[in-house]
Amino acid sequence: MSKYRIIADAIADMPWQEAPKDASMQAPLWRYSGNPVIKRNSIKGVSRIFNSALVPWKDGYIGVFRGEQTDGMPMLYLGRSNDGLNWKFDDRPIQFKDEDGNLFMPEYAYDPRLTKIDGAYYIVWCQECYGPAIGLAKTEDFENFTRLENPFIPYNRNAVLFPRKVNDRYLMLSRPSDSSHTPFGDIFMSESPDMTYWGRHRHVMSRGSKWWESVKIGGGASPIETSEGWLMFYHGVSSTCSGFVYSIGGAILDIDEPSKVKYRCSTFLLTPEEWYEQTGFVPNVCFPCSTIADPATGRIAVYYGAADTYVAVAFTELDRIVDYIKEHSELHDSDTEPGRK
Ligand code: BMA
Repeated sequence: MSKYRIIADAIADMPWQEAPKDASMQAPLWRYSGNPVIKRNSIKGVSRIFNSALVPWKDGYIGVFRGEQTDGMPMLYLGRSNDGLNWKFDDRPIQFKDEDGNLFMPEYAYDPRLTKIDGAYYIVWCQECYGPAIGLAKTEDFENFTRLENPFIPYNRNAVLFPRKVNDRYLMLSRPSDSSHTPFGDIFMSESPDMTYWGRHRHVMSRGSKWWESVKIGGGASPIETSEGWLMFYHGVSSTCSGFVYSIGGAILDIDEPSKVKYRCSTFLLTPEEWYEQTGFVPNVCFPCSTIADPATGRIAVYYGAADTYVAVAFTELDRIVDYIKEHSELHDSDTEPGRK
């Protein structure tokens, strides 16, 4: 009998691998043995695919992928998979239109998140708008993609939607930033009645007092609704003499008032250790952007970009990860307060 429940659509079939028997895992989040699932040069004209997001679609999965083109510009590409592990990609970037039906392409686009809300699919990403800012688009069929108004002014590079309205409002996490590599950053939350007007901004979590997340934190995958609250996999960054290190962290937010953190894991859940995380275009990066969560079994697959070069997958189970986060939780006033000053 499971202790906790995932509240989400049923999943017909999801990628899965049992936890390894050896005791090498620090936290109950284990890597798929076939990682990386997406390797270099998977699309003609694209050298690296990483930091990407997917959803169940028809009998398999569909995803929006960050593809670093051979001219160095990132764009968003559509990919399809039967099993969530083997992917086929379109050979040209997603063609976005404005609300009047005219082609409306971002100059560049990266770090997409893909979220189903009320039967429609929303993509958020980072793009050029007089500096890095958040882009937003909607699709219902993965053939027509309509760009909506940008939710926030620059600079902001890291946005994540919740999978349902809370108190009749859409919710988006984001991290206000600078125009460069941003040596600071907390997670904030904004709400909207209509996906156009965003306000009632709240602070959710500050960068941690723990060293692994001491420089900045940012929303990762869309939060998973559970009986304990919103389970959020996010990234935490530390600074070393050879650059930033990106690890995966975990927190659980209040279900009705998600700007209040209920539990926040003081240790990382996953940190760069494997060759595909430590070696690549940007070494030492594990950057979560998406999950698949199965309510029937409690199984969760976390998709993360590795070293700004590959896509990798790690697995966990709801009871194990929630208990681990609770056992290692350390909260600060800035976590538990409503986040309004
Ligand atoms: C962040 C973003 C991510 C990237 C990470 C590590 O600022 O740009 O796309 O994965 O840096 O380079």
